[in-house]
Amino acid sequence: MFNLILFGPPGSGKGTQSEKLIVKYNLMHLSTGDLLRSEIKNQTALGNEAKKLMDKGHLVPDEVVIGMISSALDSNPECDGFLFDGFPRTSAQAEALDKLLELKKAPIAAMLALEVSEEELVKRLLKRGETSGRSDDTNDIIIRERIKEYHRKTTSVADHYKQAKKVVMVKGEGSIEEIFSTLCKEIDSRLNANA
Ligand code: B4P
Repeated sequence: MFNLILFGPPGSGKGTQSEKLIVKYNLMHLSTGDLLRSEIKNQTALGNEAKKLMDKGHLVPDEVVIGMISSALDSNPECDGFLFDGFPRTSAQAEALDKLLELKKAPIAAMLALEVSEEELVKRLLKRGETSGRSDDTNDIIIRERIKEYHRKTTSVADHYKQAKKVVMVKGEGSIEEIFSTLCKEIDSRLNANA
């Protein structure tokens, strides 16, 4: 099993690149953002609570997202590997993920971290907000709050994996194809090393 984390601030291209990577490498896509939006769409109690936080640009509590990831891992025992998108977003989530993967004897092979400037992030998310219907993408203040939340709580996740020498920094500006090709080169070199 080959497990990867796609990491980066909101709007850095995690969702965009994930769609392409899962096809090329036959990975199961686990996006906590998508899982939460599905709960919101279905108007579950969890979704209604999550929406209040997401609309303010805040993170959803760790136990909620860890629970969602744990059941997704259990429901897909036969897959070749997982691509974690938007998870882990706090140190507690990273520690929980390491423990869950330890049980499967399939640790994270690499964390691919997309780097994008704040102005580019805001520009991309406001543009997506014009058509996505996502309430967290329509307001400049909320978008900047999401980026602040990233610096407050999420950047430390990269330090967690840096200690294990698993972080690969990738320039997240340029065309979607260029960035995809750089990500593939990094993944291929790790797959070859594992072979
Ligand atoms: P997510 O769904 O993870 O979404 P995101 O960070 O907004 O976006 P992503 O990075 O995937 O978007 P992309 O760049 O692909 O999170 C939403 C919310 O859910 C969070 O704020 C939080 O409240 C909650 N949440 C999720 N996971 C959580 C967790 N683990 N713990 C707690 N809370 C959690 O796309 C952005 C736009 O850029 C797109 O329109 C795309 O077309 C464009 N784009 C992409 N690449 C581009 C490029 N190279 N050039 C130009 N434009 C590009």
